[in-house]
Amino acid sequence: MANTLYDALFAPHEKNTGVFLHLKEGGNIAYEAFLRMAAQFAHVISDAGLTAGDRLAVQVAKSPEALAVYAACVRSGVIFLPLNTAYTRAEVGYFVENSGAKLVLCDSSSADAVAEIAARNEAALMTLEADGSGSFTQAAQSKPTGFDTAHRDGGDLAAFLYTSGTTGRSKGAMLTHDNLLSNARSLVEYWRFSSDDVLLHALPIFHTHGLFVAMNVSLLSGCSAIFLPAFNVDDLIGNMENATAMMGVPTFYTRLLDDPRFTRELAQHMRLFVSGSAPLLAETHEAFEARTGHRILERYGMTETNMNTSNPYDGERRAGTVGFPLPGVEVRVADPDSGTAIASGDIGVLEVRGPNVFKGYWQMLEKTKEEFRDDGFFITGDLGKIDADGYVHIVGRQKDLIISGGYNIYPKEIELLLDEQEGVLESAVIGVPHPDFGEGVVGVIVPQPGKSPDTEAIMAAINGQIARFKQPKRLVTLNELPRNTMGKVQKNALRDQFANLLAG
Ligand code: MCA
Ligand code: AMP
Repeated sequence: MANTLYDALFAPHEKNTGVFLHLKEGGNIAYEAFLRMAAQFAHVISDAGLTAGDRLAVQVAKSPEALAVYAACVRSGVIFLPLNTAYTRAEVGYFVENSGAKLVLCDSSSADAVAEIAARNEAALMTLEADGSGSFTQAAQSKPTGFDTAHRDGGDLAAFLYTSGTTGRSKGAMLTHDNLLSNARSLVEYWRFSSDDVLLHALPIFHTHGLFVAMNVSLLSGCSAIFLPAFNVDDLIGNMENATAMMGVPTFYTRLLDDPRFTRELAQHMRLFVSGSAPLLAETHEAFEARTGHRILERYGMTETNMNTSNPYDGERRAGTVGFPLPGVEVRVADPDSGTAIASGDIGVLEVRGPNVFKGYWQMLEKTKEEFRDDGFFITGDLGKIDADGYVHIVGRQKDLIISGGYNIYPKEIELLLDEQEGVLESAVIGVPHPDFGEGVVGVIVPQPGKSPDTEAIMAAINGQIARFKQPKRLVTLNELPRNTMGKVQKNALRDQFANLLAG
């Protein structure tokens, strides 16, 4: 039966004996073996009672097996919902409940906590450990290595990726088979991926960048990936000589540049370095070229839209820009309030339309409507301009968002938590320059009259509630927050005041 994504990305490899994943510990997994494993997983998923359109939530370490769960979901028509391993029990509880997931996969260290969440939501629970063992793979061992692929059209849903919002509540972005496939096709062509490539893969596979950009491109082009369980400079340096391409967030590049072992010679037979998820400083771009002779190719995307723009493969990769709209993707700059298009070169909100743009937020019709214009353009919340040569520049954000090491953090979510703490009247959370993560989180609290809140106790109290990477690196106390005449907190003034708080 036709299945848009499976037929394009996976089915062509069912008899491919070539290497798909090179493993850190040595050895590799061939495409055909990977697909046999995925077929067995698809049986376990369907035996658990899931059918096309149901959701499977996964919070597990990066492993070939974890990736095969994605393939298994696509094949069985089940919607794949990967979750950041840093999310706390409270966060996972929300995602499982909101999505109505019928099966949850986690590792045994969190199984007790997740079991309670699963039971509350009448979901099944199975384990999958970092080494690939667990009740899920155990159940798969006796299953057939073939599977009747579920019929899925291009408009059917393939994945939910949760993205936080300015209201503090996470929204499930619904991505269709066509969204993912159209983007993968554009990127393979734009970045010239072929089966000769070897992608150095150190990104997590629970977000768009590491999963859809990196892995869908690998699958569609039939290349192999050096599949590292996590980012670590030693592993990147140790494996670079065997790779031809790498994708990373800016922190990957600044950390590589901080290491004297990262030399021109080491990078000499790489053909492509891609950066995205957060702004790459022009100085990093220049330092990288000076060190290696390579110009990093910066591109721009979003969970809701996959990739929107990219610097060119052959033409000038312009530092400080995110290049041109990808083929088939329309990008315009609009007045943030009215949505009217703005003259070329002026700054406005970036809006995007194309086959890459998601179907909407799960069960949030109103929220979805608010983020689209009547003519179908999605309002990204990024502020930018398009220069005379057609390069898109991102100059800031209309949305109150912090991007730290490539992870999105919505201040509202943390402010709501801080406001609940003993002795806190109100709070503001801001992003300030951080030498490693680009931006780092700072929390500013205002005490209730006569109270002196204990910042250490507050940090301890929020620890179990939100993922570590979202927690303020510093919490400071002010007598009052700066406000404009309308009473709105002036975060710019706070960002200026604390600009050096996390420096060096
Ligand atoms: C880890 N920590 C962080 C971050 N990562 N704090 C702030 N921001 C971060 N990004 C904290 C941990 O909580 C921990 O704190 C300490 O740092 C060490 O944790 P560890 O896991 O060892 O950190 P690491 O391995 O050095 O991780 C840094 C990293 C990682 C490699 C840059 O954050 C990463 O892989 N980032 C990539 C994110 C990504 O894939 N983004 C794509 C989203 P403590 O010691 O206090 O416990 S997709 C997207 O944005 C769109 C679609 C796009 O365009 O791509
Ligand atoms: P996410 O919601 O995690 O998908 O993050 C999407 C956001 O990351 C975008 O709206 C941008 O603000 C930001 N982003 C992604 N790529 C870039 C880039 N190359 N330069 C600047 N910001 C970027």
